[in-house]
Amino acid sequence: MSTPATTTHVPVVIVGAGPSGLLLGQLLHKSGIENIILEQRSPDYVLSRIRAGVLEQVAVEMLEKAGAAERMHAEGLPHEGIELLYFGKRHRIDLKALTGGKQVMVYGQTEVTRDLMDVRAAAGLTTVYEALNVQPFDFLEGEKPRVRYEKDGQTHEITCDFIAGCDGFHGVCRASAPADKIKTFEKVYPFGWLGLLSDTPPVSEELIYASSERGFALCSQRSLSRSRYYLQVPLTDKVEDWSDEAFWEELKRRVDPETAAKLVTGPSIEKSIAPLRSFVTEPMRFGRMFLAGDAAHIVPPTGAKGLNLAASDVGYLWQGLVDFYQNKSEAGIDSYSEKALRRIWKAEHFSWWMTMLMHDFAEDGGFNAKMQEAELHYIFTSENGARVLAENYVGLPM
Ligand code: FAS
Ligand code: PHB
Repeated sequence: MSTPATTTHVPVVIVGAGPSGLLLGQLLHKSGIENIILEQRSPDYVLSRIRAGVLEQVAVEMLEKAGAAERMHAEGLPHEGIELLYFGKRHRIDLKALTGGKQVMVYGQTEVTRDLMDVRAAAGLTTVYEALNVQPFDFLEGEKPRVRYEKDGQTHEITCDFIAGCDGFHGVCRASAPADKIKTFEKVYPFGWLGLLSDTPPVSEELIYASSERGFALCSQRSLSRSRYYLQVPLTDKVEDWSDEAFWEELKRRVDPETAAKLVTGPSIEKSIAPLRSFVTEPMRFGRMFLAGDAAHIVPPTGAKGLNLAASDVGYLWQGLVDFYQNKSEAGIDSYSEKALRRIWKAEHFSWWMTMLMHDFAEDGGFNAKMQEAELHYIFTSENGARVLAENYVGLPM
């Protein structure tokens, strides 16, 4: 292995400058713990990815603790309910009434990431963008962790106390865990989500999750002038198969006539197809290397949990590292994986349940459709049934 051009020491090396890495970096900084972020892409590329749109109270509070919540409170949209549309009939789930006052915040992940980038830059913290071939080494117990990366053709090495793998589903950190110490659980769904972003006013005040004989659709939003829509599509579909016109026409067929009549269409500013999977890694700690966010788990977006689980993972990891550096206690980092996984599995269950409840599984001969009908009728007619959905949607406590 070539001799690195530079060798430095930083207490915590964070791999990945998505929401997980940026949020962790900011919380550690606020607690006086020095950290560096290594990101393989450019800032513009990271910001170009259109993803989540709904924040739980837990995520809002983490952003407040990170000092990155000002614009969210100014521009974000607090939502007190969502609607389920089942075969042409809309049913409102009153999140606030059913959960004793809780609600969600509609604020795009792109804006969360931008806000976290801005506060990190304002604090003068180091993020190495376009850091290539990042590779963690010697992170198991008793070893001295270090990370190597390439930048502008030179190899650099950072020795550290801890490595935070915030590098997403396709990252290098989980892939570097010893094969005999890691177990993964996965379920891949037989369809994807075709998402479209448009500078058009949202079709409704609140989000509409629609289940129709043609498949699932979701009417979401980013602001009062920018909308986000999704359609369930076969895994064989390619985004180039879908013109904007075809998208709008299909969306109108999957919602009720009143909603279809109100829909304001316009040119897409982003259009993409995302596969749906449930995925969990156990444990989320390998000696001095921790996994957080999509590096450790994936949920189908039906329950709006992906970004929110990243926020709670980071909250647990931040608390553990503060305990280590400020109280010389390893209790927090020792319990990180167990605490994070307890909340993760509940969100995995809710995301799987919402996906099974609202999507078209035509190939199973109709039994699942009967289960969906029975479950939705129960939710629409029982306050207890609706409360189960509401309590999970606003986010379970950390
Ligand atoms: P991210 O994947 O966001 O960030 C990881 C970062 O690590 C990336 O910037 C990547 O470039 C970098 N990286 C990867 N490998 C690296 C390496 N070897 N070296 C250095 N850097 C490396 N969630 C919802 O709640 N609602 C949604 O609607 C929703 N839609 C989604 C659509 C898509 C297509 C995807 C992929 C995810 C979606 N999610 C959604 C989930 C998403 O929001 C994630 O939960 C969120 O991005 C998690 O953030 P991170 O853990 O930071 O991972
Ligand atoms: C979104 O706005 O991107 C969004 C909202 C709720 C979901 C999934 C995606 O459940």
